Amino acid sequence: MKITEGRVIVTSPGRNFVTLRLETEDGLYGLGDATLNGRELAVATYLNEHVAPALIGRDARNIEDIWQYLYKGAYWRRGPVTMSAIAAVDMALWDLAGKRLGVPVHELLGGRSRRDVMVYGHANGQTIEDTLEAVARYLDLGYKAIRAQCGVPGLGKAYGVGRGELHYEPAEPGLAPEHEWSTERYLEVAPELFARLRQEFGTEVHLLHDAHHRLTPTEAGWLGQRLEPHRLFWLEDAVPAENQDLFRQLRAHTTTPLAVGEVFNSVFDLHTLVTERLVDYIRTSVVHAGGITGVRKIAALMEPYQVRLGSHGATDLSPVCMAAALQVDISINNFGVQEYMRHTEETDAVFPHEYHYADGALHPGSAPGLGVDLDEDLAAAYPYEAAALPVNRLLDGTVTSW
Ligand code: CS2
Ligand code: MG
Repeated sequence: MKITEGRVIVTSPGRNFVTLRLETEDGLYGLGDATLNGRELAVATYLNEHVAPALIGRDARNIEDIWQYLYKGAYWRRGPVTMSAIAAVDMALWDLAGKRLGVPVHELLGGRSRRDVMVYGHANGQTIEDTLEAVARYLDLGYKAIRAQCGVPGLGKAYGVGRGELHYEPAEPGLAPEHEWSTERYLEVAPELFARLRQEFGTEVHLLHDAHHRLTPTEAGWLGQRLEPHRLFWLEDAVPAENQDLFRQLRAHTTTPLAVGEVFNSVFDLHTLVTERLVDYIRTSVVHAGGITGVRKIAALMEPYQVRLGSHGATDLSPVCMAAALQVDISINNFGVQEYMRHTEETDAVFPHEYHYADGALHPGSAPGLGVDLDEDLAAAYPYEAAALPVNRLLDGTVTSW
């Protein structure tokens, strides 16, 4: 089943998304997400210039071989641009395989390991009171897991604290804005937030928190200890993710479960974390880690170590990625939770999809392939707009994480 065409579609229905559309000689097409927040056009160019031309004439059924060809054949292995491009091809090939055989992709991945995919939503507020209200709203919607973030007193806009009601967009138009950050002030407010949340809502709901890579292992250990009485589902990105060694110190200091990995793109970013059991959840995504094939390799390494997948699902991962992630989430044994920030109505209209939310979970549906489409006419109405993630500076001007 020869690939006859590979086309890249860039659209911005509220935020930028890059999608690869692969077509085969029988007229079927498959879709893959290639969105890399703030660096979208780098992946689009990589696909257009280096990948799409090399796919023409290849057999779309040989998903593993094409993955290996793009990964090993590039010489320059790994890295977010390369792995997002490989991911897009891989998702499109799985989509094609499902459509050709008339089954949802999870049936090709071994079928269902669970009824549905538990998700967590983002409850944000400027103050602790605002965040309590936001958590109450998510509970009303049936969520069983909720990430809670609040602003830091005395600081302006804090990264990761949204502005919208049910979704927030971390990138801002134009070049990267610069925000201010104080770890000392943050460490005062974070334990208080979770004490109030448990007081107000009890122990049943899963609570999560993201520290966005800003702490040292000593600071993170201090925070983890103070969060222990409030039994978090996870503390995410407590220390910078690229140094796996930092987690040894952190792990020795707290029993709060740890999650990391939304910036990982291959098994080599996490093998120490997994084989030494330094974290509980890996948050890598289908789009940034080499597609369904890439994430399944990671999940297989994690399984005997009881490390579970906590799939990244921010708004900058398109509905194509979400559809693909759900196929993986429902099929593997060692799944933990799927992030679900909800896309805007404009995005959902450009990418009609089968998956749907009910009772704190996403359901992938049973459409053949990934169960997601792209309305190209509508997509064309939303041209690319430059946007970037903010840069943070400490109060003395030193650059720190996001
Ligand atoms: C966040 C993301 O979802 C999360 O946990 O950390 O919003 C992340 O900042 C963005 O996806 C970056 O592109
Ligand atoms: Mg995060």
